[in-house]
Amino acid sequence: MRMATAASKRERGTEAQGRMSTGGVNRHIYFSEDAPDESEHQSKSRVVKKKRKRSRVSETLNISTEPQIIPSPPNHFGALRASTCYPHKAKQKRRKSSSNSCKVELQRQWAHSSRDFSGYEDKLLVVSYNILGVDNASKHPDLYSRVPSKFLEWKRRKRLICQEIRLYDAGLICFQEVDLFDDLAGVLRNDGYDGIFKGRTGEAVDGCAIFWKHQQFSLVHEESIEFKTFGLRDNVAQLCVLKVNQTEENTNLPLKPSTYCSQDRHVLIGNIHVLFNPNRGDVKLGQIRLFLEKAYNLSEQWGGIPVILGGDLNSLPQSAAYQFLASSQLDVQLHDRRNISGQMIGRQFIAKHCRPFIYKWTLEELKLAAGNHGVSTLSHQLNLSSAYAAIQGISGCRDKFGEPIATTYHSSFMGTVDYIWHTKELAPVRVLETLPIDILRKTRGLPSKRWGSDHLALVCELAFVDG
Ligand code: KL2
Repeated sequence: MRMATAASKRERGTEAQGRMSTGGVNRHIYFSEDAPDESEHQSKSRVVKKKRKRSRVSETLNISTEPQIIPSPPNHFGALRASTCYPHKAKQKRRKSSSNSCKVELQRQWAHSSRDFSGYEDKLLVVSYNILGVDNASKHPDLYSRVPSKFLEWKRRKRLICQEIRLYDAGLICFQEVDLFDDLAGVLRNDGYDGIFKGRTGEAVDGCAIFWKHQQFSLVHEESIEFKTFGLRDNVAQLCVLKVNQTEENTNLPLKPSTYCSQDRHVLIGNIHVLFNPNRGDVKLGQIRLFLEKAYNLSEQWGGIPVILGGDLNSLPQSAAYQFLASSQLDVQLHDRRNISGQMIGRQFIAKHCRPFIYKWTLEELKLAAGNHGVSTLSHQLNLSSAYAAIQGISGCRDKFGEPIATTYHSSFMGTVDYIWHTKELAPVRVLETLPIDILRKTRGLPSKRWGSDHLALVCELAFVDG
């Protein structure tokens, strides 16, 4: 197993220190504008919570909460059978579950593209999963106040996460908030995975990890980004070039596993966990900009290979940061630095901050966001699509952008911050739906009995459509 674990030995750092407690479940969290950086924002920021009995989004939904496994309708949705998608099913049958919520949590279904992929042989399955750092979980009990403590135990969470990974049988995995890499890698090695880890700089002990099925892929290049080098805080990202193995044996198989290719191919996989601090849109944009720039350059170096980017962007689908990724351009001056990630959208923010004049960016902020040129229009050269947004979802699971309504849920926040992006040489064949919002709400917060993190894994199958 290749890795760099030095960082994992370090003490947990600053970002997590600012977690706050709210009594109710809010889709958004609110920070004051004056938190200068992540380490200070706990003391300096005033967290304003807005109590809602129900989230605005969920009020519009009307989904059955009966325990059920939804059968595969004739169109594009294929349900995972309980026995397949949920390894504890046998146990569950024996022990009558005490909680309805545990049963309904079984629902995660595949949503299939309406496009016919029968002509495309070469496919791969990708997972992006923020697994909740052990340190994060223990240092911020307020975020998990309604989660029974046993659901927060790493041993249990690790088991659930690894069971889930085994079930998906993905070729490529991007994990965020990994702070016990060796432990995780030890289990995944038995399932045929190799992996690499990049720890955050500074005090934090967690980092990003990329795993791949070593039978299906060979690592041919790896690099990482320490954003600190660019004055962009202690977050990190990873970029790997993997060769998709084409073995004699596989090409002769009558039923070729979808993750092997009919020809030699390379793919670039990137993994990022963007800064949390909702106020620092300049830093978030700077991190995303650098990540995309380096991914593009690396892809070009390898002959313009397809790019897959997984990660936790700590930015919502309605945000300027999302817009930048999706449209390749952004005039930052049209946006408030304190709301680049969309985490502050809400009445409180509008009342407090939206004045008739446009937010004035300082030169320093512009440089962080856009680089040293100090220009206000950001651009990148990757033509990216979000895998989930391209496939019509199941009622109750998607927002108006086609993204999941929620990829993470704890006492302070429910919403979408995780994504899988890809370039046009790839097309999504199917994605695994997140949990319908009212079913998710019934868990009263993640991690839960069935799910090992406060995020849900994003899973998608991508086909090579470049001929
Ligand atoms: O949003 V996250 O959780 O992707 O699930 O990324 C960060 C946050 C993670 C790593 O820094 O720690 C969490 N309030 C709530 N959550 C926080 C805070 C905070 N002030 N600071 C860090 N995190």
